[in-house]
Amino acid sequence: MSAFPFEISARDGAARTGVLKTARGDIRTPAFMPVGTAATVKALTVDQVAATGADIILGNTYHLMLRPTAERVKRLGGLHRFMRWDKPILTDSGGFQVMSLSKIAKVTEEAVAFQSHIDGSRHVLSPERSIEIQADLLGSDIVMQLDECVAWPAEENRAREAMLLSARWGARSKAAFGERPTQALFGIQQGSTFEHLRKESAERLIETGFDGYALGGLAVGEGHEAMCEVLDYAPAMLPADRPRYLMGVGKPIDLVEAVARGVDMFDCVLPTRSGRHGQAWTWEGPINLKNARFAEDDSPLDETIACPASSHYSKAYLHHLVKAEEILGQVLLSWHNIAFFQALTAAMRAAIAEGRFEAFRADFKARQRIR
Ligand code: PRF
Repeated sequence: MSAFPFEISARDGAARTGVLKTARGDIRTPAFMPVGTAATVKALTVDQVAATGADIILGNTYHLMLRPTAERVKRLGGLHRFMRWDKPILTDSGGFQVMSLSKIAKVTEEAVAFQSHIDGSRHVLSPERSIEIQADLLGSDIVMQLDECVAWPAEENRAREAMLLSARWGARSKAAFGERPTQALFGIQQGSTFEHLRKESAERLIETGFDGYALGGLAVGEGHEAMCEVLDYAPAMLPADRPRYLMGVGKPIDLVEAVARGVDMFDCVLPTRSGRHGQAWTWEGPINLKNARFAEDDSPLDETIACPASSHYSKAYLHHLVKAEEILGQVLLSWHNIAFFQALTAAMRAAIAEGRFEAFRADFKARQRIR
């Protein structure tokens, strides 16, 4: 029995909508988790993030263990109190960030050894240490197992090796986590773009038994079409009665296509990162506020979204802020983008509940245009 009941209230094709009930509150699915890597969703206060409708945010073991250190966060009352976010937090386990950020990483059966991208200091992250950091020191609500994600494209043997190591690390993570009444542990499926490896990964994870199951190793360069091909079979390999989380994804169109294939949860730096670079996401696709065509456009980004950044300020004003490199431009575009991603997941939840997800999906794809 999982600590967190997952109540699916409606299905439409493979898409589902429901609620994951945690000790710190309900997570409505499909859910988008804003990324709060270093104990902050960049440029936003927690009140702004909460006002967009986000039920949960993501934090990173890798960044927090290096700075300010997990022990210091623990002494300061845990991650929720430290950053003053009292709703659920999911933390990633660190392996993926080690691979993408640290200077030198060495993976052995025991652990991953790496040098900090901040000061070159040496660290070791084992499955057990990752659980300790996430569950005991940071006080995360949803803890991710340590895994190894291979780059794309990957040789089959290499992908198999990483998938098997991830499965063994999943079992060690489960043993270290034990049973906890107010926290959940998610396993991570690997296997690159190989169907039989995804299947073997899923079987091994299910054998261990987790509260939820993530799809790792996607959005690593394979592109939208290849990712969708994996999503045609991979989510269905994971238990239908537990949440499925597609890690590090993605663009709005990726979210819609993944939900159509049975995915429930997402996280991505895209809304905040692209916001800091002048990009705003809309129902018609992404726009760049730097573009001169917005210089005298007095309309808001989206007056239907109940977020001040979306509905109170003109594109002309945002254009000016971005051109003048004013901090407020980064704040408002990050805020709007997070609000847009929440509006998108809310629209998907409503469409699934009302049995019109296919029509929503077709209309969304027709409207999303890169201009
Ligand atoms: N594993 C972990 N975190 C991740 C990924 C993964 O494969 C990805 C892949 N897109 C993003 N974040 N632990």
